[in-house]
Amino acid sequence: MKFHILTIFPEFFRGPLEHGIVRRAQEAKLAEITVHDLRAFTRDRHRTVDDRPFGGGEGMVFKPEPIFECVESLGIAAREVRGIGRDSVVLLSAQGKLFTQPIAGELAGLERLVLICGRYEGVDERVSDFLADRELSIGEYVLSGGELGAAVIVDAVTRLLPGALGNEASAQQESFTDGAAVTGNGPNSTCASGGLLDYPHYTRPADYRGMKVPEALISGNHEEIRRWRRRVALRKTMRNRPDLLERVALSAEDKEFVEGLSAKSE
Ligand code: 9WO
Repeated sequence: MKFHILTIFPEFFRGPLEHGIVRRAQEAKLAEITVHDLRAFTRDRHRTVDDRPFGGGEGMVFKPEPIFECVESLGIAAREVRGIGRDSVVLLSAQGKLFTQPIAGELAGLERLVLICGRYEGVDERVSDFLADRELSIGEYVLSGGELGAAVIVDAVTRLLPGALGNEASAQQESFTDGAAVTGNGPNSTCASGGLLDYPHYTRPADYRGMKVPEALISGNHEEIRRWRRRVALRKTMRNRPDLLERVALSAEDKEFVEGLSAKSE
């Protein structure tokens, strides 16, 4: 899969994409990530990418020309012309639709993904109206530009590419993966998925300065381990993301446990 990132800060991506799974996916030729400097698509002496807003107001607006011309240089036409296919052009913005794990899965099926990073007070709306096919936000907060969002999307999508993870199963098991899409991953599975947050992990030493690893994990009793992981995943989900619980298929055992927790209102 090919990623194209459009930015006025190409150096920004030196760090985040050169480590771990994303780095290995590039080395294995599963992912090819190209960062494009939008200033290379200007023609004036000062390499201007911004201009004053029509209608007045504070700050500057990202000009449409460098962005359109950079996308066109990749052989990708405006939205109406290219239609819906194996390419997607995304504008990162705080006004976008929320980027979620199912969208990551959808994007992982593409041939090419173009990520446009805005700066200043915003990007000329014609980029969203005529060039991009979606506008995505990585969360409900304002950032100073789209770069962090683009890095987040590249990371989340890359790890879903077939072969990107050493252990193919682990992409499926973690939090937010749709339980229904995973075989044998109902509420009785050993992994804490199925729409719940992940269960906590421990490694040696079993006693670190008096902080002990839960007894159940040391027992060697697989049924006990499964039950413990399921319970703590349920408890953590209830405390931190009660909204997720409403979408999860709970077993009778789960319900009993959750009701017990609610009663204690922990
Ligand atoms: C500023 C602002 C202030 C009050 C109310 C709403 C507001 N929205 C913005 C805003 O979107 N500013 C942008 C910040 C201007 C262009 C650069 N910025 C930005 C944020 N680009 N991309 C993001 C972003 C945010 C969340 N997820 C992905 C990208």
